[in-house]
Formats: sequence, structure tokens, C-alpha cells
Amino acid sequence: MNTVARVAGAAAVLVAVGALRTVAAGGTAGSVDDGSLGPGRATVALGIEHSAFSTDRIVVHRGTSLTFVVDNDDPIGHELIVGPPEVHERHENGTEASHPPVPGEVTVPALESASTTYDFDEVGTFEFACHLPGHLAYGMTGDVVVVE
Ligand SMILES: [Cu+2]
Repeated sequence: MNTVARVAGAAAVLVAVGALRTVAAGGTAGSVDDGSLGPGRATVALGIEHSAFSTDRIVVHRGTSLTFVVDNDDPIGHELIVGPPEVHERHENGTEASHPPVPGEVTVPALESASTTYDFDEVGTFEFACHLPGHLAYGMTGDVVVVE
């Protein structure tokens, strides 16, 4: 491996560690002073590997405009859909193959990254999921818990 490749590899490892920290900050229990994100603009790094999201729980404060940066390490495509139950119902039973720029809906091609931003303005639990055939049943789902 030449020097340039070594440096690039080291940078990739650092980015991965940073992403894990970001996810962990949003992934712990539901009290409001545990590193939950927001309010205001916030970003969460969400990895996908072996058809699994890197976390299944993200905690934000009401009034957070949350950007999901989704990094797909799989050789197959995935998607991220976030929103209230009717959104998930529509996607799980629908035929949309890819997603135009609707807030909270993004297609993530194989080995690529994509992002979408969703405003969490109500307290509650909002599911995120991949609704490609079979993926939700396989476990590609999690919750964004919105606290006051
Ligand atoms: Cu998927």
C-alpha cells in the first residue's frame, strides 16, 4: 500500500469512529440530558451494513430539523423512510421504486451515501425504515423518539 492509500485508509477509519459516536449520542435512553440531539439543526450519521441500520433509536428534542446522512456499505440498494404511521403504510404496501426529494424519504444506492432532512415538530415516536421488499421484516427499522 502506498502512502496516499494508507492516509486515505486512516481517514476512513476516523470518519467511521466519528459516525459511531454521533449515532451513540442519539441512541441512549430517553431522558432529555443524555446527549439527545437538537433542538434546531442537527445531523445523525446512519450506517447500513448487512441490511441493518447502525442504530435503532435516535432521541431528539421537539423542534429539531434532523439531517440523516445514510451511508450504505452494502452491495444492494436501500432506502430511508421516516415519518408517521401512514407514511410507512403507504411505502410498505406501495410500489414506489425510488424517492424524489420528499423530506424524510431517500433512496440510497449500493455503496453510496445519501441524505434527507426531516423536521420533528411534535413529541412522540416516529419510525424510520427501509421498505424495499422484505427489508422491514428483516429488521431494517428503528425509532426517532422526540422529547420535549
Ligand atoms: Cu433495505
